[in-house]
Amino acid sequence: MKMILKYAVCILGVSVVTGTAVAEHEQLPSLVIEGSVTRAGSFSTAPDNTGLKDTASLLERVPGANVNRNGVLTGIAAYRGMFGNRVTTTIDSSALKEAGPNSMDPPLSHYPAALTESLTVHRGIAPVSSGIETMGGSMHAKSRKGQFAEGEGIETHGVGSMGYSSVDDGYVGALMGSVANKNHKLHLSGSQEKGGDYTVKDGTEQANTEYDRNAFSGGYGYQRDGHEFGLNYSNTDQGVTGTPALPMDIDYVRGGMWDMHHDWDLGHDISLKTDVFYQKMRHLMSNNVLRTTMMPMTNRTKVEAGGLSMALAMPFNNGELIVGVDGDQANHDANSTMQMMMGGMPMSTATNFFNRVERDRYSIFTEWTGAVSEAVSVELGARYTHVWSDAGDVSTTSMSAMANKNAFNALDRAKTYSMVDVVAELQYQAAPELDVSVGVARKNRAPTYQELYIWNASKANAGFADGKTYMGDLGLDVETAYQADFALDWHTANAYVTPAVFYHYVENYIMGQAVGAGNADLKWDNTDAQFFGAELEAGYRFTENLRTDASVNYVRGMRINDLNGDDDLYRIAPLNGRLQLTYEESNWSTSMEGVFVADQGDVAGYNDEQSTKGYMQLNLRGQYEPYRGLVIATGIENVLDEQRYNHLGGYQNHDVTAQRNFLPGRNMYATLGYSW
Ligand SMILES: [Cu+2]
Repeated sequence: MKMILKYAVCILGVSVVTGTAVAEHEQLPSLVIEGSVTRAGSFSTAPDNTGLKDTASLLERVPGANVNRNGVLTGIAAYRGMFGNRVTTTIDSSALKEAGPNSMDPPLSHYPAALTESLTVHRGIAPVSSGIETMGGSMHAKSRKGQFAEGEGIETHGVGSMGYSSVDDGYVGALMGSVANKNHKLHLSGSQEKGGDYTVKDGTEQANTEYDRNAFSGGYGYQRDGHEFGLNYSNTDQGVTGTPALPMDIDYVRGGMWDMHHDWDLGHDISLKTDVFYQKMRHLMSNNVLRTTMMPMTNRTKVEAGGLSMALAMPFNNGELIVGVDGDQANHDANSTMQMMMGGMPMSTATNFFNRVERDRYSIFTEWTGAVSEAVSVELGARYTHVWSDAGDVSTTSMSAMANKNAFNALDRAKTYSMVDVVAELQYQAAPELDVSVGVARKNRAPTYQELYIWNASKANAGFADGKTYMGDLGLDVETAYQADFALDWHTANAYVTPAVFYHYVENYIMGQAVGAGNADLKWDNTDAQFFGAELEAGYRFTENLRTDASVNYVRGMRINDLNGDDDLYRIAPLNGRLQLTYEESNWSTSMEGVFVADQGDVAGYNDEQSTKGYMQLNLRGQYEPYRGLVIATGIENVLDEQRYNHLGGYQNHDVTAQRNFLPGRNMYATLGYSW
C-alpha cells in the first residue's frame, strides 16, 4: 500500500522510470497503487491492500477523476466534471450495461476491488479507439486471471486476501488461483464482502450503508504461435446493499457476464484483436428493505446485452494504423409496484415502466499513431457511430399515470442518431525531461434510454440522486463536445511535475429543465455548457527511502445562456488535493496521507443543489512483508474522526432538504495478502 503514485513515463517507446517503481512492483506484486503517465496518456492504478471495497474508489486517486457515491458499492465514475453515461467504462474490454435505470450497479461495481487487477484511465482526451461514446472520458478495469507458465512445466499462481475494517465491522475475503502451462491456463476466483452501516463521529451510524456482495469467476486461456485466446465467466451476487443517496436500496443484483477475447498476431507487425461479451442480469430494489415507509415501492429490472469489437492494427507510414468495428446491443425492462392508503383503504398499483427498451450502437473507427519527427508524435483518430433505440408500449394500473401512459404509447419511439468523433493529439519532447502534449477533439454522446423514455415523473434517472423527478424527451439531440487539452510533464530522476489544463464546450448538453416537465420536477432538455479546469501532480524523492507526492484537481462546469444567473452545473467536485509522505524500506513501508477538499459553493440552482463545507482528512498506513509474497497491512483512515460530508455523495434518504450523507468516521483496517 505504497500511497505514492508511481510514474513510468514513456516517451516514444523509451521508458524512463522515476524512483524505484519497477523494483518494488516486483517485490509486492499487484499490491501497490501505481500510476503511470504514458505517451498515450493513460493512468493505471491497482487496488492496494487497504481493504478497498469498491474499484471506483481508486478513481479518487486518479488526476481529474472522482466518484459520485450513491452507496458503499455504488460508485459512479466521474472525470473532469462529466459522469455516468458520458464516461465509458469497460470491464475486461466489455461495455457492461447497468441492470437498473438508476445506476445502482455501475460497471465498476461488477468486480470487487480484491479481484481487480488494474483500472486504467485515459488522461485528457480519450482516443477514439478506447470505446464508443467517450465524450467524458474512457476507463477500463481488468480482472485478475492468473498467468501462463513461463517455462515448460505446470505453474500455479494465485492471490489470496482478507481484510477487516472497524468503521462498518466489515470483512472481505478473496481468492484467485490459476494453473497453467505455457499454452493452457485455467483460473478460478471468488470473493465475499459484508459489512454493516458505517459509523460517523461518536458512533452515530450513517443509515443505509450496509453491504453484501459475493462474486466468482472462472475461465480458460490458450496461447500458441501468435494466438492468445480467453473465455471467461464472471458472476455477481449482490445482496441487500444500501444506496442512501437514492430513493430505494438494493435487494439484489444477480447475474453474469461471458467474455471472449482473441489476439491474433498475423506477423509483419499486423494483429487482429477480437472481444465479445454477453451479459444477463436481474435486479430488485425497494424502499422498504432497509428503510421504513408508508408507501412501499419496488422496482424489478433486468438487462440483457452483448457486444462485439474487432480491431486490426498494422504498420503504416512510420506509425501504427488501427481500423476497427464495435457494436453492442442492450435490452432493458423495469416493472414497479407501489402501495399506498387511499381513503383509508390499502391500494396497490403496478407499472410496467420500461418495456423492451433497446439501445444499440454500431461504430467504426480508424486511428493512426506515429512519429512525425524525432521529438514529435501524433495520434489522429476518427469514429463514426450509429445509435438506434426504441421502447415498447408501457402499461400501468395507476390512475394518475394513465394519461401519460396513453400519450407515450401513441408516440413513435424509435430513434436514430449518427455521430462523428474526431481526435488529434500531439506529443512533443521539448527537452529530455520535458514532454508537452496538446489535444483537440470533437466528441459526441447520444441520449440514454432514461433521457428519452421516462414517460411519467420518476427518480430513476441514472443515479443523479438530486431528489428530483424527471421526465424524458423523445426530441433530444446528440450532445457534441469540442475539447481542448494541454499538459506538461516534467520529470527527473528524483522529481516530477505534471500540470494539465482543459476546456470543453458542449453543444446540446442534456440536463434537467423545469420547462414543460408535466407532473415531474424537471424534464431532460438540450442546452449548451462548458467545462474547464486543471490538474497538477508533483513528487519529489528526498532520499532513497523518503519521498513525497502531491496532487491538486480543479473543475468547473457551467451552463451557457443560463437563466437568472443559475449557471453552475450539478455534482461538480470541489477543489481537492492530496499530499503524501512515504518512507519505504525493502520489506516495509509507512505513509502519511493528507486529503484536502475545499468548500463547494458553485452549485446548481435548477435542482436546488446544496453547497458543502470543505474538510481535511489524515490517513496513516503501514505495511510489512515478512517474507516474499506475504503482506500484512494496517492503517487508520480519518485519524481525527471528523464529521464531514462528501459533495458528490448525495443527500440523506434522497432528500435534497436534508443533510448530505456523511463520510465514514475513523476507520482502522487490517489486511493480510498472499500471492504466489
Ligand atoms: Cu436499482
